[in-house]
Amino acid sequence: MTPQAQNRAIPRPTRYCRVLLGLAALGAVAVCLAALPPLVHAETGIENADEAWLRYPALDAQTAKTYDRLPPRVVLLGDSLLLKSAEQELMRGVAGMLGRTIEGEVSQGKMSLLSANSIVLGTLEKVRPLEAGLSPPEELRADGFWLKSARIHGFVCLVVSGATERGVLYGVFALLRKISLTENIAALDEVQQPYAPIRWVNQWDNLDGSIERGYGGRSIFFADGKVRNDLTRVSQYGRLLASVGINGCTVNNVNAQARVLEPSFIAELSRIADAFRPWGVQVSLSVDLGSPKLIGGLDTFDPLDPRVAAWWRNRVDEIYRQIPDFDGFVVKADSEGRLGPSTYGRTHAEAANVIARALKPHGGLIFYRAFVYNHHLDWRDLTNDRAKAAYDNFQPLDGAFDDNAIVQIKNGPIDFQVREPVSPLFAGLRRTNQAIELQITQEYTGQQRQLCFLVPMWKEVLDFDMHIESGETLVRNLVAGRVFHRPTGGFVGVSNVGLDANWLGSPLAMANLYGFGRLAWNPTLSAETIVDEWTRLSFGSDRAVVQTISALQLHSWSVYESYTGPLGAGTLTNILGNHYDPGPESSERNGWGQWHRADPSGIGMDRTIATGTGFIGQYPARVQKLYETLANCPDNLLLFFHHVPYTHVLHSGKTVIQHIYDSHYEGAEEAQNFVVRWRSLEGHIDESRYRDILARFEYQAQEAVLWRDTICRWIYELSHIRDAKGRVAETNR
Ligand code: GCV
Repeated sequence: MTPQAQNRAIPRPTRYCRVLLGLAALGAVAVCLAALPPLVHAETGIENADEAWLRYPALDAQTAKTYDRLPPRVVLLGDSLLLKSAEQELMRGVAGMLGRTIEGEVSQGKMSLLSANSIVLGTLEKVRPLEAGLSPPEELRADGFWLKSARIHGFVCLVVSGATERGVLYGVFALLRKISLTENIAALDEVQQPYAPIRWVNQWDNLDGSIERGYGGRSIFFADGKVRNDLTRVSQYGRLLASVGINGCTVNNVNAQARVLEPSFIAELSRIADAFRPWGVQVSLSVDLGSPKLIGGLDTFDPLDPRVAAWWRNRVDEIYRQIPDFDGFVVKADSEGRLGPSTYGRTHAEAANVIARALKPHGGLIFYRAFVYNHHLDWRDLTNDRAKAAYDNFQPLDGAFDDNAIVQIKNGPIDFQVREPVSPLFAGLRRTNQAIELQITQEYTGQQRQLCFLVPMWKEVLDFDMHIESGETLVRNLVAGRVFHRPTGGFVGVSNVGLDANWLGSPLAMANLYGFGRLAWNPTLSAETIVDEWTRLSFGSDRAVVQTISALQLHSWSVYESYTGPLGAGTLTNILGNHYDPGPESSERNGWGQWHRADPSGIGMDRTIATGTGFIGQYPARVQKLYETLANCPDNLLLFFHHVPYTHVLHSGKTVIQHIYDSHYEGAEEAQNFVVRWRSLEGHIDESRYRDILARFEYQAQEAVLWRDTICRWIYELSHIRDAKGRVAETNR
């Protein structure tokens, strides 16, 4: 059965359930319950997949006892939707993990309600007057929160406070995470602040219910051209997003249909906003720059035409009448066939600003994507280079964008390949807001049918030092607006969850969604910390489970890279079709510009300043030095920057061709090993997830062999250089 079919199968009772049923018949339930390992019976399987990392399974009795002093009552300082979500989540989490009921009270500012030990939920403005000196150790920024153990009127209290109500909700999720991870919460005085104001996900959902590059089923938002009637999944998604601090969601494909701006559609969109609102997730739309002409009845969409400006103002005003907390727009223009300002000889800044000015009075934002390139490049011209496009198009416009416009930049200069250098545009914009776009949905990295935990890749990008002038200028600080003191900026993840019970299609792929959120909140967290948290929240704390799953996840990107695109050549996939199967020749001899330039004499794109396309010249001087010479260029990006003979010797001491053979064989072997390692967990986790994931690993093991044999055969036929270990010629000729 394919993993997809497996997903659709009706979940079987877990092994634990079946064991229980059998034992009940024997009348021996109590005896045998005690004999079961506690973590097995605490865990539920695929039937709870929609809860992802928010399952709140019961802690074992001894651990639960350490939380006995948690106040049995919650006092809510206000009655907003957000505070109610916070309260309900707290009750749900405590009931699940500690088996205790928390009583709720709403205070309309009457302190008399604080007449017992309580967990107090409220904004700082409401919390401060409760007791003299009750103040966080540092000022809270928007969405930041403070967890404080305090005596109020002599009662033992745990205060969860935020600058905003959304901060209070985030504080509750953080508190529950601490309990899930069995941390000590006896004497808390902890402030957490988001690294950047922008922490959004983009969904590439189409109105017909399909999702571009979505691998987790149909859209949770749309079906048959309309917003779905049942938005239960949207609300569940909002809960997941809020739990990791995501505050915005763009609900439709960047290849947008103009009609999303029609008044009838806006009314429907407001239902999605309603479903997200209790979780503090604000809605935004991808829009077509041609809308004033396509649906607006104008004969132009020229951004400098006053009629066009008026059209955008009216349309935006209409949206805010129906959705007062609407967040803004995302625009993909002059890219892959989309309309754009080039039609009228206008700049991207002029296009962005006409919309920014319509949004400004309402506090809305426009994200203008830097993914602009010509996909009809002449492949015969060796000076052409798609990688240069974003910088060439946007760097000259630095400073020309309004303050509520943000340039949204993909992490690398091509398109979410298994490995790319960071986009030089992060260093090129100093007077413009920017956000990094990361891809949670695994388009080029296994489509959730193969394991590829992307947090280690994202960490490399975010921790990369651009060395602008003399100081340290890490990408994470550039995008957060911290280096050049921009008013806004941050992190956007293309998530593409769907109706599939597992959201992304695979239970293990959910670590990427969790990891994106955690990094957007705090990019200084390590990949190890993130995966450890996620595994324990999703699968419990059995040591074998945590160690095995964490190790598999942490290793998976390098394994996937080793058999799909080593040495920075790009993912050697079918770029004209599914972006999944091996298809190295599809990159060449066409205008898409994902060239690896493999020919009988060598492989790689010469992007040097000295002899190549000059792309390296877009980086600051110290980064140029890193990439320009063969002596300095790291092996893992060699073929991105240099065209070399197959016999070129790497820093590792191997030739390029031997590295390619070896990495494919090693990668395929590692993928077989994933199956073995996963099998070691049988009985340690619920059976439904165990079986589901096993089927996925078995499938991946076969795919890795297919990749290995296809790429090794291809490169051997091109180079005519034999594998020193005799595998390729023997296996494939
Ligand atoms: C939504 C790549 C993907 C496209 C995607 C595009 C983009 O080219 O293959 O499906 O379009 O990126 O990011 O706009």
